[in-house]
Amino acid sequence: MDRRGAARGEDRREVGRVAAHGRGLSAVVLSGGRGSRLGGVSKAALRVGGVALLDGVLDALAAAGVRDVVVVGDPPSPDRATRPGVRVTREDPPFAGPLAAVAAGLDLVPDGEHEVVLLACDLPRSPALLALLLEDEAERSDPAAPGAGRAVVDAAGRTQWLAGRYAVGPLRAAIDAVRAERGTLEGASLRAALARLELERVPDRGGASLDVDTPEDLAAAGRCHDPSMDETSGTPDQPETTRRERRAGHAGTHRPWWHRSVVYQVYPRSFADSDGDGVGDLRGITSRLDHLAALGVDVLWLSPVYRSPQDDNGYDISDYTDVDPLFGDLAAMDELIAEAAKREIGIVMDLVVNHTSDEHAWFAESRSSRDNPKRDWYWWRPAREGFEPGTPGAEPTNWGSFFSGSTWQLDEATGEYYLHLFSRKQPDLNWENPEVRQAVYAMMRWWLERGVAGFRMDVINLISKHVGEHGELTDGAPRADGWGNGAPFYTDGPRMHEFLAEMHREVFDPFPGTYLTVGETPGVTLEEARLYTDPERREVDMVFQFEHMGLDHGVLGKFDPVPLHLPDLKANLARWQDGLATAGWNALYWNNHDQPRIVSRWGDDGEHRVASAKTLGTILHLHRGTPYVYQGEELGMRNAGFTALTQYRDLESLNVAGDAETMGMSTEHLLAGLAYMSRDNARTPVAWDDSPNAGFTTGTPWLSLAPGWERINAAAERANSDSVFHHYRRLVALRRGAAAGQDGIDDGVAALVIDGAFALLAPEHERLWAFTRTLETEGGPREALLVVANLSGEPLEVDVAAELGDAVVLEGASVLVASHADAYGDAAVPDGGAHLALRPWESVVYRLAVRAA
Ligand code: TEU
Repeated sequence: MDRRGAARGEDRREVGRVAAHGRGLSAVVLSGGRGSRLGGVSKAALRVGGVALLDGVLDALAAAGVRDVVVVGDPPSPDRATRPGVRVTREDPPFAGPLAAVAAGLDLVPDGEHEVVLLACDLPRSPALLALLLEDEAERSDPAAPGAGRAVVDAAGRTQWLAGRYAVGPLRAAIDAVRAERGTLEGASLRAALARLELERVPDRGGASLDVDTPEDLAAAGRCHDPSMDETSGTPDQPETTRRERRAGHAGTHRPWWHRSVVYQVYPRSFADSDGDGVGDLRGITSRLDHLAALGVDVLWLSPVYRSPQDDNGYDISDYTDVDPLFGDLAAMDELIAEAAKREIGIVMDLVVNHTSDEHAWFAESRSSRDNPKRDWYWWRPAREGFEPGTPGAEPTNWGSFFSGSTWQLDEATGEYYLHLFSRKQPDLNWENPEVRQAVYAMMRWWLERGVAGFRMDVINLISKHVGEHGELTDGAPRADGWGNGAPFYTDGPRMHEFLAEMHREVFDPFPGTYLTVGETPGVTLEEARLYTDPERREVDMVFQFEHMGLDHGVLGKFDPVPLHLPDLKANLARWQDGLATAGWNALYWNNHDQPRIVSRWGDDGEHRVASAKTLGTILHLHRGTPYVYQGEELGMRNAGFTALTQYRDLESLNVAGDAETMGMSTEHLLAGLAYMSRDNARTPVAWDDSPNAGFTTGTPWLSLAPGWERINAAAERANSDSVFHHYRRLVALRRGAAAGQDGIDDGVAALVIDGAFALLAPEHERLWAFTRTLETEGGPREALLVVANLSGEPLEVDVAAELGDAVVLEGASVLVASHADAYGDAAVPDGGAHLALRPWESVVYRLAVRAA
């Protein structure tokens, strides 16, 4: 634990010891704060070991290996205190009373074989709770009693601090029983009743100690207890129905933490360079964390920084437990994790385990001989029957790679081919082999131990291949470049669910609700995605689907783009909204390091850059799911604008150039396709300011900056309150509710954004994108958000009744989010709300009531 102030050791009381021996230990911390219904605990008194309560307690719990902490009560600073590897959930129960608070906290603790450390402060009003939680009278009344060490009671007999360790099940049962019998039981009879319940405190087993200031110090600091709250003393806990409602409603007690999150993706090579070599690095990211904090995101997905020959910019890993010198070292990684944690940001690692680098030690062994014990860790196959190895057509199957050419590479030394769905420096791991799977799980656990917050799993739905009884793989139908399409034989293969469930069991089960997992799943169907993400199945939390990203691909594929037909895009997202409404969860994205910039792709990166970037952001973030923001998207960054092949660095782009002729693409056609779709569009360095090289590097950037960086950069965006950045900041805040502290955003808004039922309006309209998010409230009108957006450069008149239907009542609506600053305010709904006039690329989110259907 944090030992600041330890020099004054005797001045403190130890209230408990905590150590997560093995797994399955959670903590419930009863906190307090401004207006807390738990007793208005003063900030000053919330101290453990000389530091503020949440910092001190959370540090101690993290150090002791507790992975799951529930804080009940209104913390002094909302939503603070993320610890690496520790999932902190918050609950602010709308009912009074420590018993209810403990019960609410326990509700957030996962079921099952589990113990819980309970820490509480200020329990003057609940002798029942005290009797329940403390072993004997001596503990309660005499803070100096030898061996007690678990409660600090002040002169007025109030318990200022208490700590104990319990098995969850019996504690829950005991609390429910006490609550049921409350008022009828007192003192000795209560204790006798509790004794019948056989509540046992689990013995402490050493570990980090939790200590507090002495009662005298507490008195000086203002105590845990705020007497002004005494009037509410004895307020009975609100009835059970309140809790049930809450569970069913937005703040349901079993809500995963990432339902409220927005994830920010960092592509390290292009984010910020700290050492002047022209390539971004870990210390560069750390130096720019305040930008993420200002945006308000709480998760950073870090594209690969592992040791790698960089054939595919790090998606070819040669050592999973080291950092590539290009990006720094493990110390820099630890620093990033720690600095991010200070800003309440968790780091999600990119997990690339469909393949390794061909320079990974595993592959070196595997290729060394046909009888090497690791031979079977990869996919080795002989030449096709009747063919000489190395001759055209001898490849074991006709599959074409994602990055051009065959998926098979002949290894001369042993005369066999190995499979690589991506580049030939990315051999596919053989997940059929249980040793491979265990090695991957061990590596994952190693990173969790280091304090990361989860994993984004690269092409995870390609790890199970359709393989016949005797190892046969099947040829695919021909594609434009002449190779076969193997996708049906390696996408969502037969053992996918088994593998993901096993991974969950082996890696995540001991820490329920702690980590975020998101699968990248090219070609995934909605039906499969529902299975992957149904929480009951315990596979992954969400997946990235690709259907919407393919809507502008032409007959020759992604580099032969066609114009987007807006109704298709609306329909696609709506289908995924509906499909994952009752089970599963959506990962929402427009951008990542593989996709062109959204403002250039489906917006207008010229005259209407700002409005269209804001509007596209609004649409995405108002869908149900966890939104992902890719670096620079929040600045409205544009495509690279490259006009010559020599400007590109991405192997996919460079390789496709070699195929263009076979596919019958002229040079102009190819360059136009690349300019629109190349992955390098997303990979140009982030523009930080208008200094040389946009403040990205003092050296020569590895890839040219996107044009316009002198204007379109973080410094300019942050200085302008009407910028894309500040718009994204508001979008991120929506899910935080009142805690975000932004005008007009409250918990009702968060509830609607997180959970509101989605309904697409005017599906066939080619320029209007409109939808509602609705929550039922008992007895009253339904609360709703209405999103209306003009996806074109021309003004758009909307006849509300005709286009949106008569369930939408705009009268009395307020503007929650707007692309144009002047749309905020009272005069927002002119004309009684019968018509809306949207300017080019304008969007508005209204908060309103809708009539029951
Ligand atoms: O991408 C896999 C993937 O399917 C694509 O987004 C891919 O970039 C595209 O289909 C190529 O046309 C993941 C990573 O995100 C990507 O950067 C890697 O190159 C790839 O896996 C291999 O690891």
